[in-house]
Amino acid sequence: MLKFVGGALALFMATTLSATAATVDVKMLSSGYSFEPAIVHIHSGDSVHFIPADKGHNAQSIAGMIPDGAQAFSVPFSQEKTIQFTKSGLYGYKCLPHFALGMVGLIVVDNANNEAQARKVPLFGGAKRRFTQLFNQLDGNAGK
Ligand SMILES: [Cu+2]
Repeated sequence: MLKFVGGALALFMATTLSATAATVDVKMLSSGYSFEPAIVHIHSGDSVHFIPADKGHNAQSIAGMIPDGAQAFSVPFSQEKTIQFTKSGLYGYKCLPHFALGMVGLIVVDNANNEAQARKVPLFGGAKRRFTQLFNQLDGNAGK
């Protein structure tokens, strides 16, 4: 019985990964201090490939803005890194030195089930302005 379940699970995972796993590029840019694209929609098992198009930036998840039980992530300064996301939910992240200037981004894995919780994280200055824009865009309220 246990063997059957294990086999079925392995088959399921292999099928899911080979059929749909994708990698989306996100550039770290000095122009406008931004991540491009600032919002990424992927499915669990997919990856985000961070590209240091300009140097002097990093990317790190923000406490309280990732799904419960999800692992925090970090992309070192001026380095290329691919991060796989396996837990559904919304992930807010920042460039540490340019956080106050609004250098932030959102990764939505399958759905934004933790959006209400993420919106409660206190933010200031450019980070607050930019996240408000991104959340509104996510909710289809851009321009309101
Ligand atoms: Cu930066």
